[in-house]
Amino acid sequence: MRTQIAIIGSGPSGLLLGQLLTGAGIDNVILDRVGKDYILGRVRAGVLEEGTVRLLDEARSAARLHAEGLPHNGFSLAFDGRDHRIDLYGLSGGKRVTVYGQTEVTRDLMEQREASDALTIYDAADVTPHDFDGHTPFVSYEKDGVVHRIDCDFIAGCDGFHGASRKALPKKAIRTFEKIYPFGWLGILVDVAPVNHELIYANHPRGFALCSMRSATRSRYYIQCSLDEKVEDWSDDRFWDELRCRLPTHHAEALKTAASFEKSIAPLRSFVAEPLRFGRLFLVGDAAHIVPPTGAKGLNLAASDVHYLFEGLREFYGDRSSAGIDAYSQKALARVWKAVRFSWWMTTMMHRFPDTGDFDQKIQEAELDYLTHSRAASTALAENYVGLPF
Ligand code: FAS
Ligand code: PHB
Repeated sequence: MRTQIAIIGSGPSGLLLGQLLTGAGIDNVILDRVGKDYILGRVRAGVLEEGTVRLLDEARSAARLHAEGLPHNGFSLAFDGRDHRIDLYGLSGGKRVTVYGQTEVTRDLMEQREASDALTIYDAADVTPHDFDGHTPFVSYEKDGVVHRIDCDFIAGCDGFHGASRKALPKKAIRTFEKIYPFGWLGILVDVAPVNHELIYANHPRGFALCSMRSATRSRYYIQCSLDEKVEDWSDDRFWDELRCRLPTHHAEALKTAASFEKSIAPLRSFVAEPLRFGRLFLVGDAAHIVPPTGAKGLNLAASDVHYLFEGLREFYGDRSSAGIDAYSQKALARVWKAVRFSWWMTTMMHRFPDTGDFDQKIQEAELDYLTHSRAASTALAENYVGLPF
């Protein structure tokens, strides 16, 4: 088989890139090691920047997002028993975010891809990129006991943090930067009205908490937990009691509860690989970088990577110019590092670190006090949270 772009990974990165390429008449094949249902079963991001929404519009995959997504003009920081609203819309010059689950983004992209007849190969085992340092790259994979080969012009490694693309690179060709946080997030999904119409990020001596949502009838809650916690040790009642402890009283009292139908613990890390291009192979999204979810940047960074790569590939095939793909790594990394910084800053400000000393604790409290009393500081927070320009 031959295609122009072989895309490894059918998550948001691979699907969005595939849709944009198909719309531009650039042939592409997506391969994933698992099936569609498994991918749709993963619960992840919930907040989309305007740039991400625009790209989904361009990919003709945003109809349901516009019908069901929740536009949000602000969120609250809760600490010392009080709420402090950050007016994203007013502080960012009229920008907002949209609350719409990654699962639904993925579902919409999958449906549009199926309607476009573009090929996705699920349950593809041992997907491996080859000869990407030359001019005739190809991808091999195994399915139903047969090894297949897909010849292509370029390979997009959209296969996430644990994927095959980054692992296929020669060690000396890549430099990585990593910070592991000494805690995780225990998250639940529950079909009950959210405690507040906007998100609440809470800093509490017992730990961080986040009140989010998927719709007016489906809530998403997180509490910071230690890395040795086990999901099975957290009954719903224990989770609700702990969440109430970490929220200001009026929210704790208003909290509606029900039986959760998803409960999981996600570790937190910051990770960046440099560069993002190796001959005919490009790293995209979580294959290239990971951020702690505190700043709601992971999915949105994947989208800006896709934007830069798609524009470069469209220019390559349209104008026979490689300027765009040559600039991909530098352009994508410039935006990635600013989002990595913001996600690290917000995580450091909102969580309790096991080794926090008295001095560090006072610094965290001063940071929150400054942030909620300075227009300049809250403007900086707002412009990063709504998303820096592509
Ligand atoms: P993905 O990991 O989504 O997709 C990669 C795809 O590649 C998968 O379908 C996988 O099956 C496939 N793959 C992997 N290895 C392969 C191989 N060898 N061969 C073939 N296919 C392979 N972001 C936020 O903004 N907010 C959040 O709250 C948030 N929560 C998260 C919670 C968790 C537990 C995780 C892991 C991430 C979270 N993220 C969050 C970040 C997340 O949303 C990612 O940024 C987003 O999924 C990135 O999309 P992709 O780059 O497509 O990677
Ligand atoms: C979510 O709804 O899953 C979510 C929202 C905002 C974040 C992280 C996660 O910062």
